[in-house]
Amino acid sequence: MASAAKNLSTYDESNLPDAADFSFGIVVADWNAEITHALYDGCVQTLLKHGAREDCIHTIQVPGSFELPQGARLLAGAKKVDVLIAIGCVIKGETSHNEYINQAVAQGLTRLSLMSGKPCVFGVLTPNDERQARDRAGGKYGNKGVEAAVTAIRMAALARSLQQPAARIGFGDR
Ligand code: RBF
Repeated sequence: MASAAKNLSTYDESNLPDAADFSFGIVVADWNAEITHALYDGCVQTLLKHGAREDCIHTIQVPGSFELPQGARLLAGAKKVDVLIAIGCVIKGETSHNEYINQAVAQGLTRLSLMSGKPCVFGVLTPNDERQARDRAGGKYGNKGVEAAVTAIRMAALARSLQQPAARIGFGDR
């Protein structure tokens, strides 16, 4: 999934946890591939930059964004991952298909996240047109894949910290 993605997104790196401790599951929708693969590149580059091991980044591709929740569920069942990242791009067209897809994806990922207890990062662009998409996939508004990676690292660390025995509800001191 090579692309000419640029990493222009800025974030506070000073307190970002080391990603070396975590395993990542990434699901990429191939619809609008020029955009989603650029998001993916930005995401992976950022995970690696912050210490993630290549063999701890598990990637699968699904046909379109509608399939992201199912893909994420299948990936979570097949690989031991600390956090899931869903990457897609649903461009608004003449009809209302985008509303149905966006709702389904957002609700599907939310349900998966809450039911499984596994953080699930929403890396789906919902632009009005291709220009808006390009602006956010390595263009003038940065690369939202980078931001998805940063969120994933933070959520993986948060989940890990609360999984410590003393932090579990009902056990030990709180
Ligand atoms: N998938 C996307 O990820 N982005 C899109 O912009 C997108 N547009 C679609 C437009 C129409 C009219 C249809 C029917 C599907 C579209 N899909 C899109 C694909 C969708 O996410 C899914 O893969 C298919 O509907 C098969 O379940």
